[in-house]
Amino acid sequence: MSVAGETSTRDPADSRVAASARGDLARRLSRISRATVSESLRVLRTQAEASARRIGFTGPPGAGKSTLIARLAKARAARGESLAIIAIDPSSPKTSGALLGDRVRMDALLADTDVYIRSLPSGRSADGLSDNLADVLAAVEAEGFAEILVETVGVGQVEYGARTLVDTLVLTMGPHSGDQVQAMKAGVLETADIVVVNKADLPGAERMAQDIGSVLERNRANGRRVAPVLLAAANDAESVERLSRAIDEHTQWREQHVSRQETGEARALFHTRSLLNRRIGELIETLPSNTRGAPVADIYSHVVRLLNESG
Ligand SMILES: Nc1nc2c(ncn2[C@@H]2O[C@H](COP(=O)(O)OP(=O)(O)OP(=O)(O)O)[C@@H](O)[C@H]2O)c(=O)[nH]1
Ligand SMILES: [Mg+2]
Repeated sequence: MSVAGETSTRDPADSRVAASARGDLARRLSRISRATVSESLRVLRTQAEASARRIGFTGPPGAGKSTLIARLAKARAARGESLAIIAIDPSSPKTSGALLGDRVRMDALLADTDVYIRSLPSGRSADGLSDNLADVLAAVEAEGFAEILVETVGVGQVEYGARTLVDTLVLTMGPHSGDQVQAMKAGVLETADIVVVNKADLPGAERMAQDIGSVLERNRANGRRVAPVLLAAANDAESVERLSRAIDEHTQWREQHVSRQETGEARALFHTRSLLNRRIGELIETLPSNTRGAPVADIYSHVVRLLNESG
């Protein structure tokens, strides 16, 4: 499998070319999401650097993330910017039905737009992100999209990885996630730039938004930015517009408070760590069976030696 040296052919000015270029991008992303570390490195070395606004959406399963993202993408695409949606789906075979349902719903909502949608499996990654998400986002960015919306699964560790890879992190909760708010005391809520209490057409949403708002007030006491808490519902277009404005406001806030250099350095370190984690995983899988019973310190030295040899 060779993924090196492939160049972008996307040309938004010509819809026929753009359609075939999107086919190319889809194939390239499939390869990148399954690539070995050495293949990923080859792509990275040949890829043009680019930057897109990256907006991440995270939150419990079924909170309505995909529906909200599709509606938001439709509203933002109407401004004439090129948008891509990358949805990270849990790899478990049990959820493959949900995965397809997600795509069908999003495709239907975005049928008459130019928004690019791609679902990727989360792989073995323990944090709910795709193992190769950093590579995938770099490839989508190199394609020249102005904005990338990323959907990730779950609540917990995922926020910390997503936090580094996106500019704006939107935490989406359903109106009945009260116990999850309790479970989030360890700081997950505070990592969000915007909190959305979704399905606000159902009872309990306003109460939930108030509860979250009072938890987030702790940030003010610590001299940090307090994330806005918004109510949203799929059938309420005005609520989607409010979210869109909140994202723009956060983009402006970030331009004033977080330097591009700081962001670039944090992403480069995250990317390096994810490549190293994957590489160590690859090497551990190739260990001969007689090594496996050895003392941990010996296996460790062996893997470090292999890492050096393959570096
Ligand atoms: N009542 C109500 N239902 C909604 C709303 N938005 C989405 N839903 C429904 O909630 C269910 C889950 O929606 P999704 O958009 O797939 O949620 P998700 O968070 O992407 O789900 P996963 O990707 O599986 O975690 C679907 O049956 C939607 O039709 C809403 O605003 N109100
Ligand atoms: Mg979804």
